[in-house]
Amino acid sequence: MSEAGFGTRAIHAGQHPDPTTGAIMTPIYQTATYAQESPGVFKEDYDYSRAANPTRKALEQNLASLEGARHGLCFASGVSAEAACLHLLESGDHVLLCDDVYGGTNRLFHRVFAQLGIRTTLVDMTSEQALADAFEERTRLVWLETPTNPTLKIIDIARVSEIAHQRGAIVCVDNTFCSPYLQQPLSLGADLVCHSTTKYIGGHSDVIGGALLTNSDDLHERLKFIQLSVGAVPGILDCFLLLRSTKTLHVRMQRHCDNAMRIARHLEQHDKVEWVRYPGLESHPQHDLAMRQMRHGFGGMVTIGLAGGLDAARQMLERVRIFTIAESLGGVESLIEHPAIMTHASVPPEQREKLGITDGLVRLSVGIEDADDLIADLDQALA
Ligand code: P1T
Repeated sequence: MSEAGFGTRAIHAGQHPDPTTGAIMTPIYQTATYAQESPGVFKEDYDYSRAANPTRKALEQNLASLEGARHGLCFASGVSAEAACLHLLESGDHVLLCDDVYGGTNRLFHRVFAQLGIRTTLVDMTSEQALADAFEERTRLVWLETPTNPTLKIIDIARVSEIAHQRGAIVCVDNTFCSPYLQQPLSLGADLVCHSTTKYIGGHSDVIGGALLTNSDDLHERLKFIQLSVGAVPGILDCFLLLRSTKTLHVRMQRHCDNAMRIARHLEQHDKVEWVRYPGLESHPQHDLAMRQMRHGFGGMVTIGLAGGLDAARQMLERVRIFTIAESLGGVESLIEHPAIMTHASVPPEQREKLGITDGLVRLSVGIEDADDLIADLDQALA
């Protein structure tokens, strides 16, 4: 299966007709535990569902295949997958975190793991010099998102990985905004990939989940131990829903990309819109890097700055009819949000200002509806 194309793997990897009935969809093994023949004698690794479950295993193998990884582990949410990575560290260790990440990620590093003695420094990783200067003796982990959330900066995964490895640190890329269809960080040198499967992988805004993928046997064994010991595992029905979702990931992503590109180009010409940030636009500062690093397209996220500031942003969000005001992203339906008030409210105001998360900044998660309808909706909301 590893030789097959992305769409074939999306539909088949990790899944086999059920040996008992021939059911072609992986059954929902809604069980907490398994009968043992004799004490300690059980089938494969199935002794208890926190440790292993066949529906979860199919999802883990499917996601690993899509990321080009040997191993996959699934979690109850994106942030619990992140927390599992941070549990690899010890008190006194140091992390470099890219400066523009999801607000909840920022909060987890700075307000939860800081209490356990794990120190975090924020770095603008579009600057190699800033990155190189930020390493300390105990820097063990470099964590980045690209495109970043919400300003859509593009970070060079291969260069960051080279620099981190020279300093003895591992690299984890949160690949949520791209999904494995658009970007494959492990092939660019990263050690770990993290996903909020809540987003494009789930694609229907009905599941909260997370995943970690790696080619390292050592990291996998350590993370599996953390998954078992901390226990933030996903529910079995959620695993089933995610398996159903990945079968259409490539088709959905293509439409997200096409719609987002059309909307970005349209808004670039709009007189109420001060600026548009989208990696597929020639005006994006790292457009060339995005062309090299991403494939098939540039994703479904578009960030805009409104000339009228907070008032204009509030009016636009209140007036949309097809777009819905909501946190989250990556679903088939289009969402619109105001990061300073919503997803990034937990980021300190001075840091938001430094990053350019202004009151006029609006983030669009472009869905897979008809692009003409989405454009008409944005136009009437801006009018
Ligand atoms: O919500 P959860 O599944 O725990 O995932 C957290 C997370 C991790 N990584 C990225 C890049 C994310 O965007 C998120 C969640 N983000 C939002 C809810 C949002 O609206 O940006």
